[in-house]
Amino acid sequence: MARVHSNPARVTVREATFALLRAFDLTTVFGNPGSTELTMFRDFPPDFRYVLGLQESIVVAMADGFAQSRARAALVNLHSAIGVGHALGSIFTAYRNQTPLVITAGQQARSILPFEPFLYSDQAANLPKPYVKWSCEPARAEDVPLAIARAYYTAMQPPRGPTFVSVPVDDWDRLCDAIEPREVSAAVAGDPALLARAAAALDAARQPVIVVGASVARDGAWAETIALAERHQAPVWVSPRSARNSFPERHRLFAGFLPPDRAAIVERLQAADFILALGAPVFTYHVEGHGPHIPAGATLVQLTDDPAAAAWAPVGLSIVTHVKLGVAALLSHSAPPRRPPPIVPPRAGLQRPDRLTEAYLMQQIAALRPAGSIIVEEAPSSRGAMQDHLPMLEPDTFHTCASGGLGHGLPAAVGVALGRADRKVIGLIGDGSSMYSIQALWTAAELQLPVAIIIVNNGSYHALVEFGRHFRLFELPGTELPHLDFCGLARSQGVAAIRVERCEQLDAALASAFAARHPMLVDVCVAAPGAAAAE
Ligand SMILES: Cc1ncc(C[n+]2csc(CCOP(=O)(O)OP(=O)(O)O)c2C)c(N)n1
Repeated sequence: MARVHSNPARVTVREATFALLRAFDLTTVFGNPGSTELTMFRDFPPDFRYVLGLQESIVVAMADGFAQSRARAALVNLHSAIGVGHALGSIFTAYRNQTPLVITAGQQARSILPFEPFLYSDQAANLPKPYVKWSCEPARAEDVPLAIARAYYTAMQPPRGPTFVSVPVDDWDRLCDAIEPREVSAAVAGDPALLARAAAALDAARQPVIVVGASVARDGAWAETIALAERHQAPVWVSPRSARNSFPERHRLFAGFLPPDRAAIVERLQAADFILALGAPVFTYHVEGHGPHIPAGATLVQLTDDPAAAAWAPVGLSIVTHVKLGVAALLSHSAPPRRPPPIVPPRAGLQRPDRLTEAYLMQQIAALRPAGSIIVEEAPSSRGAMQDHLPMLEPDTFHTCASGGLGHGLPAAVGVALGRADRKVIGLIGDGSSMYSIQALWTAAELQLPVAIIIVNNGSYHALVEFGRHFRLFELPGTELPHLDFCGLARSQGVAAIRVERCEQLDAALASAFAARHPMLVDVCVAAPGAAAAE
């Protein structure tokens, strides 16, 4: 005889889902709405807030900055197929940033899906793949809350990243059982025997060096990394294209930034017989290279939260571990012989140049920025000037995108400002980069976020001009950006703006942007690198 289940359908899918979201601290919804999502927002609870972005790539990048700034997941709601399509570039960046995002998207009503209705998504769960860790369109409306719970737990497991749930528009009013939130442990401690072996090898090294990557910051291993470097007198390099700051950049052991070029990395690390890569891939390359990945005779140990990065590393011993736990294990095991401190060359300040340069701009930002302020950077050809003249000295004060895809920085700065009301957030954005997502200024204005956006305006896609030289290209079409009025673009969206054309104007403009309690854009016209020297 068939058993009869009594199935108490006590709540709507919407009620069950919002109760879970509340438990997960996902009460800020970053979105851009459409007809297939509207029913999600019936009786929108007063303890939730909706942050509107004016295009879906901006929505996801704002959520990315918000999530990173709080070291927690963020919630995104996108319009069915088209909204997800617009968002894909930012989803790719969130995936590379290892940012935990729970992304929901609308879908047409289940009963009309066979008839290819307007705005439906044919293969909704496949659309954002492979740049989500897990995706699903639940088989039944009742399964939506469970899917969202799984999406959250999966997003938070290392390496963190975006997950995706497609929800048909008629699901939200259906009845289901309430779901209890659970605790799901995510941090993985590395193999103790391998960590002890790594510590012994570190002790035995003649000249160890440390290479730090973004997971040092993501896993909160700042203090442990400094302690380990100091104990071993080990120079510390930043891994190529690292998206976070992981070591004080004026510490006596700070060695600099590794370039994304194989031979150049080997040259920088030449003196080392032992390389410890912490929370970093081995290595991120941007140009083709051949030959060894590390200097001859050196050995390498990698501590990483990312099993994939451990699998593709071409050399060395890789230990998958939460980075803070891994470095703490190295500290508890290692007792090196006394080593002489490395010699650090002195740094000279810049005199005020005749023409405004990016280097001078960076130096003045460093001088005037409020203590604890957070830099969000997307100004590709100015990265070197920033690294030379605008050092990050405190933990969690620098973000850039790990993917290399433009359009992230400006909305990410807005998201960080929303997440860190206690800090000044400074977006350093190239003129070209800003135009991929300039509407993010509107959200900053509507929310009156005190973010300072500095446009590093060199009138071109200068990084491509520089990169062209690598391929022996000296004439490039499509790299000039004349006639853009950034102050006009800002003011039209409600953001105060000021243009700076000469060195004498710079300090006052920066000071007012840094002091403002509302968003402010400073359009700084800089000479393209090399131009000042050439004149
Ligand atoms: C989405 C996307 N499109 C195109 C590129 C190629 N690209 C790399 S750097 C760059 C120029 C960026 O210009 P700008 O922000 O003004 O900075 P600059 O290069 O002048 O420092 C471009 C177009 C990219 N990385 N991402």
